[in-house]
Amino acid sequence: MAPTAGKGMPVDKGIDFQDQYSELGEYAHWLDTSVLLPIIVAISMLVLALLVWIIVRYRAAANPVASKVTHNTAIEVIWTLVPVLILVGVAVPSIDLLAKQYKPAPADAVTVKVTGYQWYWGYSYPDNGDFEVVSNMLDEAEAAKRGEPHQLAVDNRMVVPAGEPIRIITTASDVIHSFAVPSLWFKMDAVPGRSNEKMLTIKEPGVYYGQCSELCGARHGFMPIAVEALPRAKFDAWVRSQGGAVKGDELAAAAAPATVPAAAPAAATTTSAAQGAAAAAAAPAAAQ
Ligand SMILES: [Cu+2]
Repeated sequence: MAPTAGKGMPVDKGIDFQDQYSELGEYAHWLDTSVLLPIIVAISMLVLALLVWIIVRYRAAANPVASKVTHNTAIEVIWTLVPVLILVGVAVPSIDLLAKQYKPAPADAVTVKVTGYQWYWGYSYPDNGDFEVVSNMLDEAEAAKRGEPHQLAVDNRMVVPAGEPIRIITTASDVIHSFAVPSLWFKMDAVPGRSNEKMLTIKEPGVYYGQCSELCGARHGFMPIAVEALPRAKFDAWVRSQGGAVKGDELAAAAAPATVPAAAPAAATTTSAAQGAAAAAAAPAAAQ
C-alpha cells in the first residue's frame, strides 16, 4: 500500500499534533486542544493582565502611599477554590483517558510482538505461526523510488488489520528503545527482559510512520517505524504470504506458495516460522 501524503506522517511547517487515526488518539487530541490549551491560555492571560495592572496602577510614582492590607478572606477563598475546581475538572477526562489507554486487549485480538534491536525493529506474530518480520530503514534513493518519506520508510513494514483491536507487546534485545507512532497516539518503551503491553485500534487502512523514541545509541535516529493497516482479508493474505497462518488455517497449508497482495513491498525478506530462529540470529548482520 502506498502512503497517503500528509497522513500518518509529519507535514511541512506543522505545529500541531499529527491527525489521529485511532479513537483514543482523537480523544487525547481533543483533550489537549479543546480543554487543556484554552485553560492554559486563559490562566496565562489572567496572570499577565494582573501583573500589568499592578505594575502600572501601583507603581511608586502613581501610588506614593502603599496599602497596609495583608489579608482578605473572600479573595483567599476564591484563589484557593477556583484552581482546585479547575484541577478537578482537568483530572476527570485525564484519568478517564489514562484508564482507557491501559485497558487490556480482548482475548481474540491480533498480537504483534515488537522487538527493538540496535538499530532496527523486529515484528513477530505469535498467534499466526510466530514468523518475524525484520524492518530496516530504506536509504534515500530507495525511499524516493517507492514514493515514501526518507528516514521514515522501511523495507518491511509492521502489517496489522484495520478496524480491530491489536495487542502490541514491546520488548528489546539489547538496550531500551521506544516504539512510537504519533498519528496513532501510541508510545511504549521497549525494555530488555520485560514485555510491555498496550492495545491499539487503527480506524482505517493506511501507512502510519513513527520513530524509535528512546535514545538507544549511534543509529537511534535511523530506526523508523512504518505500520501498514490493511483490511482484514488483505491482512490474512499477507500473513499467509509470510509463511504464517490465520485462525482456521493449518500451518502446513500456509507453507505452500501464497498469493502476495499487491500492497506489500513488505513481502521481500521475511521468515517463516521454521526459519525464524535462524533469521533472528542472522539479523544483526542484516542491519547495515
Ligand atoms: Cu532505538
